[in-house]
Amino acid sequence: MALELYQTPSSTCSQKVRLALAEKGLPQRGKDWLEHELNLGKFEQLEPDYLKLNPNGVVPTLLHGGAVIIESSVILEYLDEVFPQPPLVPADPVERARLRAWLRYGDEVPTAAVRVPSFTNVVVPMHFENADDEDFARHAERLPLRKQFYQRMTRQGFGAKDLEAALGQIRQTCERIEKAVGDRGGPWIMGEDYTLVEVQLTPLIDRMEDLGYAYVWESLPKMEDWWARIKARPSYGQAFYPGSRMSQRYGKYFRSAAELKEIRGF
Ligand SMILES: N[C@@H](CCC(=O)N[C@@H](CS)C(=O)NCC(=O)O)C(=O)O
Repeated sequence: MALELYQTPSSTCSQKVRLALAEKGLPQRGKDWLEHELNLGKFEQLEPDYLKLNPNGVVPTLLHGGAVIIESSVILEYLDEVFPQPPLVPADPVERARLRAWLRYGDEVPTAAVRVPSFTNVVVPMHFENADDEDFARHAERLPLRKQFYQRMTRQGFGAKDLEAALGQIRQTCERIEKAVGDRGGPWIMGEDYTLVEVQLTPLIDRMEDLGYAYVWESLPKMEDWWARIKARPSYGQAFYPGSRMSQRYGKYFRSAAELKEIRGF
């Protein structure tokens, strides 16, 4: 099989790639692309053989005809180039520049923000609450890309201030979606066509909804309609197959927004 994807079902960056594959008519694991599932809980992303493919020690990694492609947003653009139909990037250069500006914003702001509740509500309870400081520090040392992130987070997870700041960034993203859909006449962010911008943002909004933070986009009716339209597309169900959300996967370790508030007061 020409396409191989190293991925994790519940990873937002893997979900992005699965969504792009589904939009390109390549939705099925095992049929359209070969799946290598990595268990992040067992730190398989840090195994030496995987680090040879992806020195950053993160998923996803795409293999296509022997070429190794890393970085989920780069993978999205690559897939659009090698599978041009249906196009997920506008033909006009100015529109393409607008799309890329959205992709950069998506990587810099909401992608980073979504990590804060994801780690605080699920990853920390699962791996680190019962670890000691030394184990935690040793794990952080092993991470090619996220050592400082872990050190800032601590093994208790992020605190109220960081969570509030992250929710503010998600709110900003949702307000920008509201405005773009309104200004460009919809139904999508770039206007008439569904593009990689939707592909990039979908897993982030889905994660926030899964964690119980959908209240962040209250009173943004155009954004809510946009979200309903995304969920109605066949690609959404194909990429977010049963068992691919944190709430379905991590059972007793999963803390919703409401549960976190009860336990930690924020
Ligand atoms: N910039 C990278 C980030 C990838 C990333 O952070 N992946 C997460 C899952 S969504 C991961 O592998 N985390 C492993 C870890 O935290 O150790 C991309 O977009 O591909």
